[in-house]
Amino acid sequence: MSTVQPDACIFCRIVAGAIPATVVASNAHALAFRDLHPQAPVHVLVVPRRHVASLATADDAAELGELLALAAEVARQEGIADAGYRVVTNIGADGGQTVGHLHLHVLGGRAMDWPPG
Ligand code: DGP
Repeated sequence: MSTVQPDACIFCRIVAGAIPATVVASNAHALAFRDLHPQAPVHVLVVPRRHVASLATADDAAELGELLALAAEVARQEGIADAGYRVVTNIGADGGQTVGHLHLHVLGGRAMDWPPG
C-alpha cells in the first residue's frame, strides 16, 4: 500500500504541507511532527512521506529503518534519550490505530507504565 492519498489522508496532507503541523525533524523518507493530543510531555509522530497504511502493509525495510532512525534522532533532539522513552506503532482496530497512515509515536518526558492499556 504505497499510493499517495493527499486528499483522503490527514498525514499525507501534513506531509504535503496542506495542513499545518509542528514539524520537529525530517529526512528523505520521513517527517516528524508533534501530536495534536499529546499523551506525554514529549509526544512526536514519525510518519513515512509516502502513504503506507500501517506496519501490517509496510513493504520497504529501508524506509522502516529511516523511520526508526528519525525516531531516535527526535528523542536525542528533545532531550529524552538519556532518561529513556517509548516508541510505539498502533496497528488496526485492536491495536488502537485511529489514523490509517503508518506512524511511530515517540513518547517521553515521564515514566511509562507497562503493560499499556
Ligand atoms: P493512533 O491512534 O496510533 O492512530 O494515533 C494517531 C495520533 O494522531 C493521535 O495521537 C492523534 C494524532 N493526530 C490526529 N490528527 C492529527 C492532526 O491533524 N495533527 C497532528 N499533529 N496529530 C494528529
